[in-house]
Amino acid sequence: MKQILKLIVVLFFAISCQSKKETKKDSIAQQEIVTKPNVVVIYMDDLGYGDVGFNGANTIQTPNIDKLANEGLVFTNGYASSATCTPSRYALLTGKYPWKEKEAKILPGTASLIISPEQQTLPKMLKQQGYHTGIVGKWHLGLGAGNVDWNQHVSPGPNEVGFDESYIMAATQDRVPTVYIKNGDVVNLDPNDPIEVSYKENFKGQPTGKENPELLKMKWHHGHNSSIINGIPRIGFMKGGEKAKWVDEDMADHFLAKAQDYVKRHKEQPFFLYYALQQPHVPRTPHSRFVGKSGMGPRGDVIVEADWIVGEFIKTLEKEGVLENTLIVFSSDNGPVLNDGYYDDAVEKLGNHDPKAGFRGGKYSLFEAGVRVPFFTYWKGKIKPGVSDALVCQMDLATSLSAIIGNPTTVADGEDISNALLGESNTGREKLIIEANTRTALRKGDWLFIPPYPGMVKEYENVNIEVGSDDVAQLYNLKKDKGQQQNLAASNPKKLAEMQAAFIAERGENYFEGIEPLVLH
Ligand code: NG6
Ligand code: CA
Repeated sequence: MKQILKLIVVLFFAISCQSKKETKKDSIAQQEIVTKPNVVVIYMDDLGYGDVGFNGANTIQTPNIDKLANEGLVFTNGYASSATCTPSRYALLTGKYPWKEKEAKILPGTASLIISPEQQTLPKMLKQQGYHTGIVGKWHLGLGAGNVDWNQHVSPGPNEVGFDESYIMAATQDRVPTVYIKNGDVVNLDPNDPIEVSYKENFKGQPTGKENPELLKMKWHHGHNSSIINGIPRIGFMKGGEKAKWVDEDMADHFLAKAQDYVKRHKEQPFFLYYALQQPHVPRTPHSRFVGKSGMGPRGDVIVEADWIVGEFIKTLEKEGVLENTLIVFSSDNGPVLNDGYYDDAVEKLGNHDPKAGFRGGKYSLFEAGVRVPFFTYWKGKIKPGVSDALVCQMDLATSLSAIIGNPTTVADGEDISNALLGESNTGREKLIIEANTRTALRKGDWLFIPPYPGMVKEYENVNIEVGSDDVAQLYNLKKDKGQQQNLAASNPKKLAEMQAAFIAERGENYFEGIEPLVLH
């Protein structure tokens, strides 16, 4: 009898353990579903920290972006990896510091792909975890492997470095070729009107901005005087491809439709969409619906346009029933610039608006306005609305997202700052090397250290931006001195030595070719 009782007890125990195990398994499975959110990166081009309402802009209205930001987590120390486009995008997609890749600088439209198909990338990492991956919008990381024939399939490109689908412009809105490229093929290409592109010389008989000002609807201020397309003079020369040329004023709507279509087609599985808008980069060409809407000329109008676009895109996520399970990251590739090569009233009609939000510098600059960008995360029901001071950088997204979706891995130089991005911690990176046109500096704690750049240009006069170079070392306390007006290098030698040592630890003493090595004091 005793034996039988014992057996019953043992059996009961075994069964209850088993069922507990199953419930545990079930909850892990459920957790897995919940923790594999769709991921959308909304990436602006040249949008300044102060260009959005959620960061204090009140002369320009961005209600749709603000709503999302206010329901998400806004970062006051959110960084692009560089003060220009290509390096920032390179770091975002590869997790690698852009100064480690010598090709990661502003590229012409004919440049070869600078991401190696062997490299790990953000989209590849997500693809390996069962995601469908897509890019819509600006690429600017090169295409092909030299001498691209735009009339053939163009490869390698986004589809070879992790994107299942791509619908892109090759470089920038101001660079040729001015065509859309879908999965490596120029859209609407007419074989009887082949496309030719050169960054060296014009094609015989083709008008240029320099020689034919009478054909221009937008005037160039500096650069931008090569081929004329849609009345706008561009960087680089292009011939043919009439039917394939984009209409600048329709670009925002065009990319929006592609992004919406992507969501509709892939809503059933976890997806990653990298939606890289073109605003407010030059040439600023708002659709007629937005002309005059900001009172600030085209630069303001395209920001208002972009805000509407973001609103429409969010409506699509909502309508398709995926907004609840989508983690959105919103940011910009670099800081603001007003006159970036065209006469478009950006300076004249600025009024009281401050795209830099009180920071110093701008696009191209090592000063804060170059790299401190609008940055927020949004995940309905998961990320508590709020504001975070954690130091976060776009370069960390690949590594951090891998942790968020439950398969933590380090992608190149990325750090796992997932807790900061989700609002579970107020600690992000401890330090970050920032970059501007191959020069670098160190942000650590509240401090910024810029090593000496003797004899180098201090200001890009055309764009009227201080680029952050000086003959001597610079040290700023960013918490106390947002505008970087007081160089404390001389008065705080202890901090200077600490920052310099930390900079050398990352960059080495020979931080810039042709400049004396940094020596530790
Ligand atoms: C500069 C262009 C500028 C812009 C920039 C790239 C001239 C004079 N200036 O060389 O207009 O196109 O490159 O911007 O050509 S970015 O946001 O893609 O880095
Ligand atoms: Ca840019």
